[in-house]
Amino acid sequence: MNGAESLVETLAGAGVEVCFANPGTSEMHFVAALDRVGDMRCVLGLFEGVATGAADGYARMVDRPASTLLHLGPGLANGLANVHNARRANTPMVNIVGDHATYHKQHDAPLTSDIEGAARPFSDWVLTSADSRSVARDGAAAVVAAMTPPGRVATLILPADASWNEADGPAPLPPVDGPAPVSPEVIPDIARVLRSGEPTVLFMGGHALREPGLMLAGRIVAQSGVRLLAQTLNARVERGAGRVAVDFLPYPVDAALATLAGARHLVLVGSEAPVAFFAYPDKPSELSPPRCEIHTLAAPEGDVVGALEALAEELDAPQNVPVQAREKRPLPSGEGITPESAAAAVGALLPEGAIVVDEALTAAAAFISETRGAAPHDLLQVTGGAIGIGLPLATGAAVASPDRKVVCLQADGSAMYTIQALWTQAREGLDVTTVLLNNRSYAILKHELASVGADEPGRRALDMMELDRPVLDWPGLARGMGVEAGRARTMEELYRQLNAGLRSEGPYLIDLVL
Ligand SMILES: Cc1ncc(C[n+]2csc(CCOP(=O)(O)OP(=O)(O)O)c2C)c(N)n1
Repeated sequence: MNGAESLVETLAGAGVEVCFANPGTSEMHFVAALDRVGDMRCVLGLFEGVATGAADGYARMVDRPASTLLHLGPGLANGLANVHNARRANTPMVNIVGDHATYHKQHDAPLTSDIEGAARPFSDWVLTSADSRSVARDGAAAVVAAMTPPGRVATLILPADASWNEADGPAPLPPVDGPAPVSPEVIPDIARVLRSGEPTVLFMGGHALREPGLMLAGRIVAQSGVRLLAQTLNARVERGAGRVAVDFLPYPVDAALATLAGARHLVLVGSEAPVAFFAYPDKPSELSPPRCEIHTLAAPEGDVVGALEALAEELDAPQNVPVQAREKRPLPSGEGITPESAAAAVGALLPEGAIVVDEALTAAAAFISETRGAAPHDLLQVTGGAIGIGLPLATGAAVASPDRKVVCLQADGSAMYTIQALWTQAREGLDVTTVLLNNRSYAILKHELASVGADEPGRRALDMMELDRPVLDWPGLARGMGVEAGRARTMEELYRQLNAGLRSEGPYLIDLVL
């Protein structure tokens, strides 16, 4: 057995069942090993940002890491924006990055670069395997690092000779620590805050936004009357009819400040204290009011659900909580489509158990609002603000959950970063309906231009935000990659297209002309 074979067998034995790959020469032994040892599904992405974003989407659904396979520094660099999003989602992820053979590096061949230096700012754990006999142990350590709560990015760099030289065999997975229990004195302290009657917000993130955490939070709210609020952007939220409803802190600074105005206490539950995405002239960076005290019930890496459970018990919270009702509103009809009418249509037709990927940007608020009382679903968001993750995230989520419909709410500008994900969806036969929000612009940047106080934009500035010269042929792009597609310019066409997409068992793209 060579080093690469020992690594594949170690990863597969540690529960890493899928590798999202874009390989090159230095990774050929790893690729060859996939056929010889272990049982690992390998999914090809035609750009590294597809592989890394898909690994994120996969792990968000199964709570175990996928691996990526990337080609030296440039391959890693192409994938890093979505590694960044994964890290901000606290996604467990194992990146395997091939490198030149150890003795070849001194020659500074064209693909040579400082891979550790490139990986470090985007990884929680980085290691270069010294030789073939350490690769299996390093691979197991990478999985442990990735699985360490709340979920981390591990990057293992694999020199080509560490792949092809003789190894001793696979390594077992060392024990992985679970989330640290919350210290017992925190619970009565927070209970006192909740009983004080002062305006208090339970600010939720991470695993608090899955059904068990939300049910507990709902009980706490029922008992204490505090407000429930989620972070603006979240890895995965279980929501819809039958679940405890939670609002999201809005993205625009003024709206976020207004939402938190008057709060005296903010209790962090698997979240970080909220800050503005960007600084704006004359606006604060911290979003909670100056007199608001911030308390931590559980940090993201802590036992968030255990802490909620202990708090519910301490407060003697009722067992029954009000949950979101199924909302059935009249279906909008008419000529033009707006984000609101499109969102209402998606909300009405969303199948039970769908996974909704939200890279809708300026249309996101409408979709969040119109799917609040939709059939129960999971929502996956762009956690790190690096656009170009929607289509890859949907791809990975569909690989992880073959029995569930994935609906990708995808802004057009962001789609073009990683449009190749459609080809992977076609190749793997993935059940993803992409609702492509075709507004032919970087609309959000026009708002940002005003928010930062930039002077009246001229033609050259506005040209940086228009995507209509030439217009993109979305059905053509999709069909060119093997994905069925149709166009909707009216609500009637949108219903027809949504029905076609949702009925199909493979990938489908709807060019929704706004
Ligand atoms: C990797 C990365 N590059 C650039 C940006 C800056 N950026 C933020 S939003 C945006 C345009 C988004 O346009 P689109 O996806 O069409 O959504 P819309 O604003 O039209 O709703 C850009 C370029 C970013 N956030 N991330």
